[in-house]
Amino acid sequence: MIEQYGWSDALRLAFEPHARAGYLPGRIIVQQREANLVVTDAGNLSAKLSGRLRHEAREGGYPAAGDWVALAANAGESTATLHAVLPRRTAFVRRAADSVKTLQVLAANIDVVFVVTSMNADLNPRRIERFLAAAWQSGARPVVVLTKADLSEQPEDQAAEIARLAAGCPVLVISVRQGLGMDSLKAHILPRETCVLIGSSGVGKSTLVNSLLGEERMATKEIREADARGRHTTSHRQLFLLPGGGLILDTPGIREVGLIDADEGLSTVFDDIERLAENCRFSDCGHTTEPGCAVRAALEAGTLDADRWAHFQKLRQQTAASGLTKDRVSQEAERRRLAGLQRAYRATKKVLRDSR
Ligand SMILES: Nc1nc2c(ncn2[C@@H]2O[C@H](COP(=O)(O)OP(=O)(O)O)[C@@H](O)[C@H]2O)c(=O)[nH]1
Ligand SMILES: [Mg+2]
Ligand SMILES: [Zn+2]
Repeated sequence: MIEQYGWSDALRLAFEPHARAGYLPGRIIVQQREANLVVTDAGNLSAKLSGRLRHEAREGGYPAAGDWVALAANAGESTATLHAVLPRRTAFVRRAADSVKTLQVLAANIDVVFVVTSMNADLNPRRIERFLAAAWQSGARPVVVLTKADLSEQPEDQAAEIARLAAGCPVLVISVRQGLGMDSLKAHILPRETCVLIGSSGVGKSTLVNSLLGEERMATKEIREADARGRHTTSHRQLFLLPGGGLILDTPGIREVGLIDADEGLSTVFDDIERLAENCRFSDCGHTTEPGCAVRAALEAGTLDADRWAHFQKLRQQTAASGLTKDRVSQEAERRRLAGLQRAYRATKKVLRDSR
């Protein structure tokens, strides 16, 4: 059952110590402060964080939708205690709404980020670039989705303009109203892969999810206005299993100020590696041949997964090459940053192609 949600041999290996401790594996499909909804082979469980995890979460952030976790189920009930979170492969991170400092994982272990924007008068290339930059930091493949094509006079021209700045990312043109382009979207949602929709409020994300599900599960604006009760719609973010076998997560509208830079994103996804590197004997350790290197020791001991380390290094190099830094002072720096990003997209595409 959890295989449908992407459970794999690599995850089974990472989970081994938790299995030995008697814990059950599961994936968070709805994240809530108090209790997360988790799919497991024993059904859906409502799981509260253990005291230790709750304590850690105050600093390191809360487990998120898409996270793989270790649980202790409470006998005879559909509740459980959540004891550990497995290292994340990728994650989409934003700044918390109430703070510039706090980062919040919106979706973990994702394969595709759909950057959704609507083709109405509000179509804004600059904003798409910002969203693409944030999508790229997640480590997943970005795909641009232009919605409401029925509202555009020249959808193909607009799409071509966006394709130029998207530097090789696929650009899809869709109208749910006209039933146009849904197949191109479905083609990017592979069985057992996890996709997340990001974009401003009102661009049509929830409408896309409902259309993919074939039923109205997510509340959209219209529905909220016309019919506030009686429907089993939800406004919380849920990871849905689609009829085609892929997984999709809707997000609330993200404002541009909530978008983060690539290096911040990497630190959030790979905080365990960064913590590990703090134990190297030399503070400028290159983790190659230096004595007392904690990273290499962990690789040899098998406590740090070699693929994960390689993925982290690759992303860090690309981030450095793209010139993404925390203090973007001048417009010139910003332009260089975006140019670097486009190079990084091409590099990512090549990496993905080569790894197929
Ligand atoms: N014209 C048109 N409107 C759409 C389309 N898709 C969604 N909408 C409308 O856009 C509004 C916002 O949609 P919603 O899915 O709630 O946006 P979200 O905030 O991104 O989840 C609703 O009134 C939808 O009916 C489309 O293809 N064409
Ligand atoms: Mg919505
Ligand atoms: Zn080292």
